[in-house]
Amino acid sequence: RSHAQVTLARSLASYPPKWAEAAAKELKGKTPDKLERQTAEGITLKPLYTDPAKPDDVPGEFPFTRGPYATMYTARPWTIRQYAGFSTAEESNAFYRRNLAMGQQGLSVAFDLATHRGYDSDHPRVTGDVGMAGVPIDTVEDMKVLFSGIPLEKMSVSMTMNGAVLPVLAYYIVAAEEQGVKQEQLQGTIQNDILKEFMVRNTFIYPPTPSMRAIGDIFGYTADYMPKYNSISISGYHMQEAGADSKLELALTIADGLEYIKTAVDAGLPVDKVAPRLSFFFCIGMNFYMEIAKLRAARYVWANMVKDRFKPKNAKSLVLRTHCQTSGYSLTEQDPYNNIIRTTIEAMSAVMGGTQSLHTNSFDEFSARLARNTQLIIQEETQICNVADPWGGSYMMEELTQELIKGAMDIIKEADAAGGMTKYIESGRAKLRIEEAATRKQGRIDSGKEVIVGVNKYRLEKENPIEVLHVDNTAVRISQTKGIEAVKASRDPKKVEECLAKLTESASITNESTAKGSHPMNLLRLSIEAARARCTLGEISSALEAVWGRHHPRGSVVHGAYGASYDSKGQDAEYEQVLSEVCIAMLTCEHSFNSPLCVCMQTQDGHDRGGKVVASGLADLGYDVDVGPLFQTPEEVAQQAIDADVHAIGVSSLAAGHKTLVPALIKALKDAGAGDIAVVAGGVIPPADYDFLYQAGVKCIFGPGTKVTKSALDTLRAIEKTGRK
Ligand code: DCA
Repeated sequence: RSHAQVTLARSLASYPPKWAEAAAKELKGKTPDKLERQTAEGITLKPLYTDPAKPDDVPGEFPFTRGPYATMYTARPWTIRQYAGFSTAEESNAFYRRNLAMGQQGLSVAFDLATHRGYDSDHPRVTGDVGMAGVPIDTVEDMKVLFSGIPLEKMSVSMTMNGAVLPVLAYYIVAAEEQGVKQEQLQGTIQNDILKEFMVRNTFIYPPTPSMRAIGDIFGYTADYMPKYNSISISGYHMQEAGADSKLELALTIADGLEYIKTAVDAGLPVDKVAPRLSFFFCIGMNFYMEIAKLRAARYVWANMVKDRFKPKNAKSLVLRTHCQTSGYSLTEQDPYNNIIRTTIEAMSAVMGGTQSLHTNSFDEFSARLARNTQLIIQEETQICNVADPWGGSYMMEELTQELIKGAMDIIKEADAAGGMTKYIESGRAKLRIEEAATRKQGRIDSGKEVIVGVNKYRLEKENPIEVLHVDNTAVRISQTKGIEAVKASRDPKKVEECLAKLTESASITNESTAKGSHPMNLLRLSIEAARARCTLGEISSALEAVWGRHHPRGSVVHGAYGASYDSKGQDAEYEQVLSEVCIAMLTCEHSFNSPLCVCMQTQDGHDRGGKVVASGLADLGYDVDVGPLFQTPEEVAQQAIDADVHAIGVSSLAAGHKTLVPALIKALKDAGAGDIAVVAGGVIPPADYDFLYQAGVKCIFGPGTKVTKSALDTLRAIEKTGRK
């Protein structure tokens, strides 16, 4: 026998044979014993540890609990993929190139909220949002600048885009084409997960049914022409950020995934064509063991459910591959250097759970380096990569994994009973479950049951000011508007009109599937034509909106979940005091405080957890709360508040638009003769901007970590001062 055969035989003898064969395949013929490492102590660290009684319980084998690949990081570590984008395409491009030179391995693009919601940068509705929480993309020219000097045939690029997914993916394909890169060479991921947008993130444009049709068309097109491209990133991340616990995040994400496969199959696409290119995205918070168990359970549940429901023939259809991001919600404004420690712990969970790609959070350019280095240090210094699924076989971890599997299956059954995820979401039940969990959590934090170091325990007497990146939103908007004008001046208007008319025509098709990539009315195919003709993102979105309309959800509050967290003696006193003060104010004629407090989200930002949790807490504390619709302009918010005859407006700002939008709201109120409505603000507002806002007329600012009881009391005092009857 040859030397290679002898070493393979030896490997097969020391490891479960099925695993050793799969590992040898991944290693392209190299034998798995090559993965063994000697420690400084002279101990051999094996790439895999197993229970001899369970030889099939190995990574890379159904149901993949222990990992999607046999060799896991022992052969190839996860991709370090930091999410970024801000200001202009030029600035974001320079940032990407710097980071790639410093060890980042893949790109992940953050778009601004105007782009997410399908508006060009010159649209009046998005004045405060352009370039703030991501990069604005109006035409394919912006996309070309974004990737200038980055070889798209080699670089795996992820794009977080859901609402305006058709123009953005089309621009990416055409930008690559004009770089000389063919569609089939493109590797990367588009988020394209609209179902979770209706539950939590809210950057949708169209109602659920046509949105799902667009996804079917993207699945079909990418399956035919972009075999290396992941057509979706089915995201639990935003569910956890919105308040879901691990069980809920896991269950609703898997249920969304099953709904996507069903959409593809119903549109006539074979399961084995679509499922191997579905990918996932989970949030990793501070619950260390649970998060590891969650990733293990997710792979198990997905493999089993896809097998049972869709009976695929290709084993790759059963494999759950995932990106993870450390939790933004778990980070605190107070004592912010603690966030570096939190992120490191969360990164360890993600890695021990077997993620394929990871983003680690940071708060400025310096800590962005630390965040990337956190991953490099785990990869290259700790020896963590040398063993696949190191937690496999732990009594505790195996039991936690089983508990999560069971809990998630129960929730998936509830969604099935409602008629599938689209119906479950339409019923409002999925969103409500998450909002209840979020409100309960806030109650636990405010009442001190859950400790957050530096926030509700060990709080610093004095916080040092932190420098934050300031984006000149007006300058970005002016430069984007110039770019749009230049593109419009140089294109063929007739071609533009034809492309847009075709998109509108396709949007109205309801009696046949256009999902196949070769179908002439496939929406991605038509969007690519429109991108080549230099149609703008706003124009493409409007061409579809002409038929599909825009989705307008209505907000609501959760009753009882906040109050229920206050049951211990000492904490009750505080809760009761605030409750009684608010109730007395409601009842006294002096303030005739019997009209609602309006809580609104002013920007195109859809992260409504903060606003919703505060609204629900205030409702439990006796306020009459009216949650306004999302995505209103300052003038619309003012009008709504006047119509509802409110005493105060609570503005939640998370996307850095506060300096433009809040003063505009106060002006709109004054112009309408309602300057005595108190405006209070919350969300992510840097302390350095507080004075600016107070001078503009804001009465109170409630930063992250503020107890709802405090917001309730301070708002009451602010209302009393305005004297509004
Ligand atoms: N042995 C052999 N091959 C391996 C191994 C291994 N241990 N690990 C990875 N590979 C291969 C994969 O098979 C894949 O090749 P393929 O594309 O030909 O199948 C390639 O290496 C890349 O691995 P993969 O696990 O797909 O990792 P990524 O390219 O980083 O993709 C994924 C990760 C989660 C699938 C993707 O959707 C992603 O990166 N998403 C990011 C989403 C995001 O950034 N969102 C922002 C919020």
